[in-house]
Amino acid sequence: MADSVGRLDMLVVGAGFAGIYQLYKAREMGLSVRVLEAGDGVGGTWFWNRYPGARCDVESLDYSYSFSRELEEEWVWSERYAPQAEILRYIEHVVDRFGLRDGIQLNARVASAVFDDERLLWTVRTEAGDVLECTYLVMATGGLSIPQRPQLPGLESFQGRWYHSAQWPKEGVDFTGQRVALIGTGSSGVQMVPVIAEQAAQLTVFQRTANFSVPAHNVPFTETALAAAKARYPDRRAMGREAITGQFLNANTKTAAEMTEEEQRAELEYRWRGAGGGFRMLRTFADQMSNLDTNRMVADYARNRIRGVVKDPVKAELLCPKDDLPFGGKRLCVDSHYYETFNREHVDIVDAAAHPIIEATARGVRTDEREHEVDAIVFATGFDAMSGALKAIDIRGARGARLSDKWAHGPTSYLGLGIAGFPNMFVVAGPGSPSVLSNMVHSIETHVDWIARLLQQARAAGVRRIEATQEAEDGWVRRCAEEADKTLYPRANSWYMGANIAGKPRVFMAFVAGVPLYRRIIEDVAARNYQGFEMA
Ligand code: NA7
Repeated sequence: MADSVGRLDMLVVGAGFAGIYQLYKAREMGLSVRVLEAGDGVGGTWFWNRYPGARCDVESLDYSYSFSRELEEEWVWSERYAPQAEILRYIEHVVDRFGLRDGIQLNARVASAVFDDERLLWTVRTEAGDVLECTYLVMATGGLSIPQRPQLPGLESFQGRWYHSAQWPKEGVDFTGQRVALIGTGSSGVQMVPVIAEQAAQLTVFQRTANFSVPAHNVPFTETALAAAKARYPDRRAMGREAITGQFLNANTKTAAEMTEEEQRAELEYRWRGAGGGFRMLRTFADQMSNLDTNRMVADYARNRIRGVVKDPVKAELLCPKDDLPFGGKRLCVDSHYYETFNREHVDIVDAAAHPIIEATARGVRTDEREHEVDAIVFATGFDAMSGALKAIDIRGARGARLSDKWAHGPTSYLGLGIAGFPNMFVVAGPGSPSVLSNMVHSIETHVDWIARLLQQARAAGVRRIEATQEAEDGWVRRCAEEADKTLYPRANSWYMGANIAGKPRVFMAFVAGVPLYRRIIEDVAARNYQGFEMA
């Protein structure tokens, strides 16, 4: 394909859940469209994150497309939380079932996208040298697609093998008999620990910050259970749409103060036992993410649970998140036997805050205290989240303005969908929308459907240029910040805040006030003839 110049109505960057549904939708609208995907397969997050134990921590019945009733009916989820390989199979199935494969160009990492304001076209270049032009550019690049690894001096001299959770070898890794260092205890690390511990001769977990993790209570689906759940699917989806995170959640509508101590306790126990999935623990009380005392009650409960599982009191205290981290302030982890694993003789935890890792050596990793000899190092150190993938592409809008300059102080957008100065470009489930605080598949469908309606109406009206106004964007940025400030989220040094990347601006990047309110806002904007967008 190199050197070919093709002109299309729409180019979509990324073939994960978002890009695939965008392709389906654009074809339904009769647009000429192509998806450019960096990987050599489809699936996005589920293509790259193949680490041991990788699975979705939103229940699969919710974390799946809802646009096709037939698809919902025919796909058989094997477990409550599907493992990575199964989700990838599902995505592949969707691509084949809806005949989308010929619309996806693999091994096509987009290097730049430049808008020509005279011809009203985007010119998109891939790293391999392909050049394509399109009227509409849809960025479906994902919130967690630029892996981060600490710059560890000496890594090149390490005699063993090292891996990053999001760049896992396709053929897998056999840790049998090995001594393994695992760095990072976010969702990826927490999922990996029990699985690697099964194989490794010795597992040393380097923890810089203890985060909260709740038990997944994952179970295989029996045929009857799945059939019963599917019989109620329309209701489940409807409840998901009205739930703050866009998934069937069973949120408690009462604040802690509206309940007796006994009721509070019962609510906590009920949710911890797994009634309703991990994230329902985030909605034990209506004011849990805005009232510090309520949040502390949940945090204390979770800490006591950890102490109840981990037998060694020193390990247990280390694993208990500190009081300055609100429960859910960093993304909640959902685990299968994470804490129990630390009761195994060959699994240890190192306090990497007290004793930071300073270098890799030929034989392992060295903290400021001592050298740990290992055969393999696993980095579960996260991503340049939310804005990273967009900033990694040289995007230049009207008058040559660069997105990376515009976003130097943090990502800004109107509704998370459009960016002033970047006409005819749309972002799916990116910063400024509920995105990572929600069931991503639900938020993706909401965005893609909204963009489709906008384009249908614009095309019918002969509109050729759609751009968010600066005023509308400024208003939205203020609104997002105001909503975040009403909550406890900004108190945590989370990747939601950009705090995991040195030098990254500290801005709360998601719209925190929930999926139903967000949807009402964007539907209202549409009903007002796309107020805040300049259409010409
Ligand atoms: P996360 O959640 O960003 O976790 C990364 C972890 O790596 C976190 O515990 C970090 O500690 C730790 N980290 C990062 N750099 C270092 C260094 N230099 N030394 C020690 N520890 C370090 O990434 P995940 O991949 O687990 O999860 C990302 C999302 O994927 C997740 O939230 C779900 O949405 C799915 P820190 O907390 O910064 O002190």
